[in-house]
Amino acid sequence: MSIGKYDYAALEPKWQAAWDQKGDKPSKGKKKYILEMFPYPSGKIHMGHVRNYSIGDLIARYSLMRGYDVLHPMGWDSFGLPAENAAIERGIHPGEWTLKNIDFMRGQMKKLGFLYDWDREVATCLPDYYKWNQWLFKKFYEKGLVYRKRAEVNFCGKCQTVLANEQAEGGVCWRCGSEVELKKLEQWFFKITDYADRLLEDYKYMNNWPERVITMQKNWIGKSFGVEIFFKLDKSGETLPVFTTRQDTIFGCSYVVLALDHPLVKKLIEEGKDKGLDDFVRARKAAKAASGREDDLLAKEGYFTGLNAVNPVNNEKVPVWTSDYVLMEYGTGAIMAVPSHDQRDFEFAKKYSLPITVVINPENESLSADTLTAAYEGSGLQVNSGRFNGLPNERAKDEIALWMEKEKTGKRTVNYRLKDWLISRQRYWGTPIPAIYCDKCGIVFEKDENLPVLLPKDIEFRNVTGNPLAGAASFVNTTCPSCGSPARRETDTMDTFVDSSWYFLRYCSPHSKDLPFDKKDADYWMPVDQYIGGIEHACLHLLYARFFTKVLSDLGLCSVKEPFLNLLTQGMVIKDGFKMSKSKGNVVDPEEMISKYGADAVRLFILFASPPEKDLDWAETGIEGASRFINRLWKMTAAFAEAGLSAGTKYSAASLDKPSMELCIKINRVIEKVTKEYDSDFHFNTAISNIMELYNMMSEALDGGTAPRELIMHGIEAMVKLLAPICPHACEELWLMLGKKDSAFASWPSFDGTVFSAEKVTIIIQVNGKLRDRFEAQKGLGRDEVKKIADSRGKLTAWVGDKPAKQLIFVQDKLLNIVI
Ligand code: ANZ
Ligand code: ZN
Repeated sequence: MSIGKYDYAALEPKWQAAWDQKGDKPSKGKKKYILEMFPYPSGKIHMGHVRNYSIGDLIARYSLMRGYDVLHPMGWDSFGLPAENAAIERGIHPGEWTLKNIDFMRGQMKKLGFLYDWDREVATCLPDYYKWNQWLFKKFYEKGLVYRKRAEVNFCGKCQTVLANEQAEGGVCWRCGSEVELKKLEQWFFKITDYADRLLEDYKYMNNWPERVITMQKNWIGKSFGVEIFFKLDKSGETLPVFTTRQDTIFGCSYVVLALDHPLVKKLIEEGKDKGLDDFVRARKAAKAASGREDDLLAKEGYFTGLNAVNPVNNEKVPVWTSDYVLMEYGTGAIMAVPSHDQRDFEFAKKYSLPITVVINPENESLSADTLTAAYEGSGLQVNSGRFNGLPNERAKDEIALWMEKEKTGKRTVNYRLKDWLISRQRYWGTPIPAIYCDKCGIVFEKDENLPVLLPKDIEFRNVTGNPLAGAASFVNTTCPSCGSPARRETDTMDTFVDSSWYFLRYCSPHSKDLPFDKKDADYWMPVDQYIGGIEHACLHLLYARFFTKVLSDLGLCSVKEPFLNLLTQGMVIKDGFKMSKSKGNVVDPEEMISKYGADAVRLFILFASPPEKDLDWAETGIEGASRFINRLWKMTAAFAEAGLSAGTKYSAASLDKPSMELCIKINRVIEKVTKEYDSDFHFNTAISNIMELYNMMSEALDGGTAPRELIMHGIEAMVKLLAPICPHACEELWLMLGKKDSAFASWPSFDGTVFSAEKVTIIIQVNGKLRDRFEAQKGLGRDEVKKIADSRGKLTAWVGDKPAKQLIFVQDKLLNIVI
C-alpha cells in the first residue's frame, strides 16, 4: 500500500483480521461493561443497528484507551416469529434460517470494525442458552412468581399467536399490524406485580437514565393511592366496592358504573331477566375487539342495569350502569361516577341525562352544574359535602379517607396499572415451557437433570395453523417425571422477552455449564456501566430486565439489584421524513455504503450527523463529507510522515510565537473537550466538529506557518487518537505511519492545562450599553478582575467619572456593561 493513498478497501480488512487475532486483553484497570441491545437476526444489519453499535464501539474503544478492563459483548436475540414465518414461506427450518442470518450479520459487524468479545457470543435459540430459561422458570415457580390462569388474551389471527398487551397497543399486532381479537386461553404468567414497588423505588441505584424513560416506566407501573368505598345494593344489601382516587368528590357521585365483565353484570345476564343487557354487553365486546384496547377512544356507551346502589356517606340512592369505559382489570372493576369533576363521567352524564352536582369550587369562584361545559378537575374548596364544606379538597381527601375507615364504609388501597407478565406463546420458535401434564399428578416440571427440554427438529411448518409444536406427537407424548405414567408436555413456548431479560448476565460467563452464569463473574462485571439502545424498549425489555435482575438477586444468584447503571437511548435513522423501513421503501443498505466509502466514513458520518438521542437524517452527501475529511487527515499525516520527523525541533510553550501558541492551546482544548464528550456528555457530533476545527488550524499552520515540527506532530497525534474510537481502521494505519510501535488504542492523550493561562479573549466594555473600550485579556477572568482592568486603563473616566455603578452586566470572556 502506498503511504500516500487512503485505500480503505485494503486497510479495513487488514485491521479487522488483526483485531480478530488478538488474544486476551490485558486486564489492568477498573472494569467497564459496555453493552448495546442485541439484535434480532433478521437477515441483514440496518442503519439503526449501525448507529447503535457505532456509539457502543466508540465508548468501548475509548474506555480501552483509558485503561479500563472492558467487557463489550455481542449476541443474538434469536427466537421469534420471523424465523417461523420464513419456515412457512420457504420450507426452511427456523433454526437453519436463523443461524445463517447470524453468520451473515456477524460478518457485517466485523466489516464495520466493531470490537466485540466474540468468544462470549450468545445466541438465545441455542439449547445451551434456553436450557437456563427453563431452569430459571422453575426457580421462579418455586418462589411463587409463576402461575397459570385462564385469561382473555389478545390474539393475532394472522400470526396465530397470543400477544402481550404491550404487543397489541392500539389494537393491532406489533409485528404484522393486523387487528387483534380477544380470546380465552390457559396461560402462564410471571408475577411482575410483586415487584412493582421495588421497580418504582430502585431508580436510586441508577446513575444516569433519561428522565423520559423513567417517567414512561412510572406511568406504565401506574401506582395510585385511593380508597375502596363500600356502596351497597339497595334491595339485596350486597356490598359493591368501587375504587376511587378522588374520595373528596364522594358527595357528588350521581351513579355507579360496572365493567362489562363485572361479576354482578354476569349474574344479571345469567338470571336472564333483561335480554337488552345481554345484547348490549355482547355488542360492546365485539366493538372493543374490533377497535383494540384504547378504551378511551371508544364512544362512551352505557346501559342501566336496573339496580340501585346506596352512597354510604349520605344514604342517597344512585343508579348502577354498565359501560366499557370501566375496565375489569383495574381497581374493583366498578367506579363511582362524579360528572362534575371527571370528564369521562361528565360526557356520559350529558349523554344519558344523569344528574350533576358540583362538590368542589375553584378558589374565589362558584360553579353551577347547569352552566358547566366540562368537568372541573382541578383543586379547590369543598361544597355540598356536609361536614367537609369549606375544606381544601386535598385535606378533605385525607379526612374523608380516615372517616370512612372509622365508619367502616371504605378502606384506603393502592392500585397499579402494571399487570402480570403473560409469557405463553403458541409458537414453535421459542423456549419450551418445561411443564408436563399428568392425569395423576397434575402439573409437574421436567427434572433439572433432563433440561433442556429440546425443541423437536422434525416439524411440519407448512399447512399448519396454530402452534406447530402441538402437532408433534414425539414432543407432546412423554412420561410423568414424578409417577412415570404417560403424560403430555406443555406446548406453549416462552415470550422472547424472557430471553432478553438476563442475556447481559450470561455474557459474564457465557460457557458456564452448571448455572446460568457464575456469581463471581456476574459480581465482577455487573452492573452494565453503559447500556445503549432504542427508546422503544423503555417499558418492555427494560422493565422486564430490571424485574429479572431483582428476582435473580433475591435468589442469591447475583448481587446487583439493578442491571443498567447508565442508559443512553439513541434516536431513529430517518430518510425522506420517515424512519428507514422496508415498508416505506427508504432503506439504505449499510453494506453498500461500506463498499462505496469504507466503514470508517460510515461510522464518522453516523456519529457526526446528530447527537445520539436525536433522530438522524440520512444524507449521502454527509457520508461523502465524512470520507473527504478522512482523506484530508490522511494526506496531512502522510505528507508530514514523509518529510520526516527528525526535522523536528523541540519546543517549549513559553517560547512559542502568538499563532503557534494559539495552535498549542487549541490542541489541548480539543483534547480536553473530546475527552469530556466521550466520557459523559456524549455529544459525539460536537466532539467531531472540534477535531475538524483543529484540523483546519493545523492546515493553516502547515501552510507556511512558523509552528515547530514537534508541535505539528503533537497536533496530528492528537487528531489520530481522538478520532480512533470512531474511525479505528484509518487511525490505526495513520498511527503506524507516524512511526509508532504500539497501537493507536494503547493509550489516551492527556492535555496540558497549564497552557490555558495564555489563552486570550477580546472583552468589550460598555457604559450604559454603549461601546467605550475593548481589550485583550486572559480567558476565564471573573467580573471583578475585568472591572479592575477596565478601570486601570483610564478610558472610562470621561463616561463614568465618579458616579457609582448601579449594576454590572457581565458575560464571561465577552462583555462587561457598566450601568450608571
Ligand atoms: C371518582 C372520581 C372523581 C374519579 C373524579 C376521578 C375523578 P388512576 O389515578 O389512574 O388510578 N377508575 C377506577 N377504577 C377504574 C376502572 N376499573 N376503569 C376505569 N376507570 C376507573 O385513576 C383512578 C380513577 O379512575 C378513579 O377515581 C376512578 O374515577 C377511575 F372527580 O373515582 B375516580
Ligand atoms: Zn404423574
